[in-house]
Amino acid sequence: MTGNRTIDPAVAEMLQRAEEMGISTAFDRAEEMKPCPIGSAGACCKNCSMGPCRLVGKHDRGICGATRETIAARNFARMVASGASAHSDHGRDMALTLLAAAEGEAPDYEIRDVKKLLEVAQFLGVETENRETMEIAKETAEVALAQIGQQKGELLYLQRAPKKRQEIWRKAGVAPRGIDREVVELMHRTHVGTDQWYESILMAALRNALSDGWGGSMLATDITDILFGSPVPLTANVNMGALKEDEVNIVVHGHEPVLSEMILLAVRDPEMIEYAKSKGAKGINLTGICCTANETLMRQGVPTIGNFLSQELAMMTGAIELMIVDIQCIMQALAPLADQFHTKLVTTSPKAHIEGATHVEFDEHRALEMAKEIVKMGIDNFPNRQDTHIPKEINHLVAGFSHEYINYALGGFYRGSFRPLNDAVIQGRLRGVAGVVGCNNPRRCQDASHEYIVREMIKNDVLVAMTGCGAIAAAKYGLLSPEAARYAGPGLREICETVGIPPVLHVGSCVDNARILTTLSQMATEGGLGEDIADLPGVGFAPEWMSEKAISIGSYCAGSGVYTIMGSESPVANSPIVDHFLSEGWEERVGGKLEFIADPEEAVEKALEHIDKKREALGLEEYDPSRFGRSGDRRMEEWLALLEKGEPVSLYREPRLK
Ligand code: BF8
Repeated sequence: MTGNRTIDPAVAEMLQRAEEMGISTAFDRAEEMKPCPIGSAGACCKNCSMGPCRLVGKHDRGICGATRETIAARNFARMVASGASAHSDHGRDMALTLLAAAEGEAPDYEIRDVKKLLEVAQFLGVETENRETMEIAKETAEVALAQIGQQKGELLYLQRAPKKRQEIWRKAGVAPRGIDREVVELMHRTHVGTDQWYESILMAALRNALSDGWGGSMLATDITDILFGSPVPLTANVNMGALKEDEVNIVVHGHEPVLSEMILLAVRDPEMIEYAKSKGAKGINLTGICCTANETLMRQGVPTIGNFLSQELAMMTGAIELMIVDIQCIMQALAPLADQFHTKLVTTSPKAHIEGATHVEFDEHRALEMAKEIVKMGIDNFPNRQDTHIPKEINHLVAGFSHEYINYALGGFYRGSFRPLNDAVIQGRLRGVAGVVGCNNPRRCQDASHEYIVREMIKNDVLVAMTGCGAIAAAKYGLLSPEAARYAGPGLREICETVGIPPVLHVGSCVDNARILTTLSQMATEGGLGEDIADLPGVGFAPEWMSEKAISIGSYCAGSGVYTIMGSESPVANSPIVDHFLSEGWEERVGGKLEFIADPEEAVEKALEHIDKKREALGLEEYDPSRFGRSGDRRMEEWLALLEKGEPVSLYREPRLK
């Protein structure tokens, strides 16, 4: 029964196969085990052993006297602390890799983007004049690590936000210190008998989330760009059809590019390819799942075979020799599943072991050598391959829209600027902007909400930026391809056509939501759209969120001034007061709000209402799509007609050459 479980034909096909083989997946387990109604509403407190206390029915207080508000707020805050830790600990590891590279201890890594290093060094107050690159890199890494551990005073990166935003943070008392301090303090506050006022707990949670968005995550993105290059647009393939019947299939899954970049070098090594041939394969095919996939996709064009809910199904193709996992979003179900196929599951992070998997702890000091050893395990496994079933489904996308590239695309090499973007919003050619991010969740039809919301946004001339599993979802349905301009409203279509961008921009992995913050800051400071992120006609969505990281992201987006909609029932529903505070309370204090709206249609309606309200507050003309679509858009209509006939069309050049 695949019914309303997914809209991805490849996953649907594999669910059918799973059923025939009698294999249980996350989709089945989600149906068999309904969510606990007490926990899902934030009504259960298990922070001490007097409980767990369940504040339902006539029980209005826990044994210690904690109220519904305190308990719901504590549960929410702990989600933020965990999610922020995950992103920012990843950021720390990136800084440690940069340090090791700069000190000559990780010789396989280099500085691929020196320009970005110099920019980041400047932000972090590192002297760059007359210094060697590696010297600058070393000090940059040290300052980054110090930022992560900063005990007093606000983070340096807050200066990247508009001035007004910085003032709002200071006034609200949420200008964050380093992530280490904010997380530990939040865990302390939510310990039994400590912070007992929901407002105070939730403002501390907001500060913690901001230390992730403007601290750990932003550093993770920047340092990844320094080490592996800032992304620029490239074409790539998505979905399980990218697996190869006659090659050794190796999948990287998780979040860290540190190993996967080395794996990529290893699979391209002629000796390894020869070795694969000696085992009867035609070559080695590297693909990815989840955010490791996003990292290698946007920098190297490595195909992505699926998002979070695709991981088990991909393994069931029987065509994967080796799945290499690192951290976060890796289902434990993969280990017993690998036993039923020939797939070798290899864990690599000292922080993430899975019982039943083979653990090969990654050591960056001999990164490439290790990557080759791991790849060899996959090649050696090729002769063990048995029956395979690879869905044919494949789609194409353009990925790699770093904020630097967006700046360049809009303004050119010498005049890089957000001016054209702001002008488009001011003229009403663009109604607004949206970030659509986050996970899959088996409690919701896979990809359906992402797809619906994105289509509605672009249809309404809202330019969309995407990250994480949401970006992979949209890619699967062709929404990250320039041809998707056909689904866009007339104003957005004209922009796509002129600038040569898809209406939906892939901006990276989950930590790269920091790129969205940077883009919004640049729009706010460019002029014409107010002075702050909260003034912009913009919204954020996490339509199918499931991880605690998504709660941290949603919170830091709200804390940065964005109206952010999470696609589920509220996890604090047991306290309408707390639910209200995340929305109205945060909006009053910091200009952005977090709301849980399970129905995607309602989410779209509210988002567009918000965008129009912001346009009105800025004194901009009312959105009127009928004013646009005359320049070249007519031509677009002709192209679309050709597309319907299935004739190949280049949206970029061909019509203009005539
Ligand atoms: O960090 S989107 S399911 S893979 S948590 Fe996980 Fe969610 Fe995917 Fe990327 Ni982000």
